[in-house]
Amino acid sequence: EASQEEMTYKSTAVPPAAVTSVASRDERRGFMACFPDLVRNLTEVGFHKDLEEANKWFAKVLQYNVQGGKMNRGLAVPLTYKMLVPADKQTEELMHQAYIVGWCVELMQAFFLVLDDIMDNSETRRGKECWYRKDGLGLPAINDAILMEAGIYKLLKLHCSSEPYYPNLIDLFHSTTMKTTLGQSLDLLGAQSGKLDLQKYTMERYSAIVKYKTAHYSFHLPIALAMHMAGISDPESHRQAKHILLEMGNLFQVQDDFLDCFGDPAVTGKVGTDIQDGKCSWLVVVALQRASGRQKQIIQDNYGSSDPEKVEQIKQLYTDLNLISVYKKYELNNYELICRLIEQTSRGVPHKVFYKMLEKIYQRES
Ligand code: GPP
Ligand code: MG
Ligand code: MG
Ligand code: MG
Repeated sequence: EASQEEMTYKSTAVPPAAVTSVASRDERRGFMACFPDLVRNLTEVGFHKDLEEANKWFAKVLQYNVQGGKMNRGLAVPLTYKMLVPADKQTEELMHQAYIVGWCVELMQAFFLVLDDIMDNSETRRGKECWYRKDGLGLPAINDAILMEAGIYKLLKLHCSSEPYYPNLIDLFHSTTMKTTLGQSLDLLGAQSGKLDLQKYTMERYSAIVKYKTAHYSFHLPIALAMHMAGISDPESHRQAKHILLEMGNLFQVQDDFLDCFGDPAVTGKVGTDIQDGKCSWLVVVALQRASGRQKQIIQDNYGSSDPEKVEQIKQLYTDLNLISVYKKYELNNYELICRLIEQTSRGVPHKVFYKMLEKIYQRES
């Protein structure tokens, strides 16, 4: 039973009931059913039979790293595409293309995650050991990430190269990689070991990091891909959609930062590293906004160290500063803000596309 306090965090701005039934089990099944085709596309022995060993390895890489996630990003492509294209034009062939492009987004995600886990010195991902740690693999995991990135363009060429939107898709994947990598740079530059600079943990810097490292590839990319596939190319529709989606991406990364410290690893599938890594996390930014001089000193002395006692001091400080309840209020307020933004859009994309995405992340625990 929800306590009085929990009740106050429940939003009144609930999306229309019809929205909740859009993501059907059929969609998920159709999407999953494409995966073996895609693995075959990427790993069948080509012109050189000596590549067989590498191809077998690649199949293993794909199985381990592309499967096992929530698939929200990938599924968003066919789901959105379906909502944008009239039913009589949803041929099996076109839906198959939407599934493949969705899997390309999942490939991009897997490519980033394999590398991000190396850079963040993480241990687990999706409830399993991080790829670079599995059987002591180490740096060869970098090559596997490059393989998965290259896989995106091979699949696009194979399935979409005769479509008028093909150049738009390629361009979106390229520019999204650029933005994500720049965001990752900013994320890493604020957190070099032995150089804790509290001045860097501002909300402005935080917003820039998360917009680039997360929001573009996780929220803007899948919807923009589906819009191009559905023939929506007017700049105003894209501008309005992007504005909402980047705001959702910001909320998503705030949640990720919260769960890094306060989430249950059995549910999130990963053990947090942000405090140890000295990351510009939403939690440390808000903690610094609320901290007294003495509390700032605690952060200065303990943040960015893997010493478990120091990590515990930071967690205790977050609790003392009531960050759990600050977070819940922020999540609710942001949810309502995004609902208002959706209501204000007038062009191109029906509101239910955005509500569908929002509904998947609001109050998430994984
Ligand atoms: C999420 O940050 C951001 C990414 C996964 C983008 C990585 C970009 C590269 C160019 C490699 P995070 O470290 O908070 O994610 P998680 O908590 O899942 O490790
Ligand atoms: Mg990480
Ligand atoms: Mg990271
Ligand atoms: Mg994180």
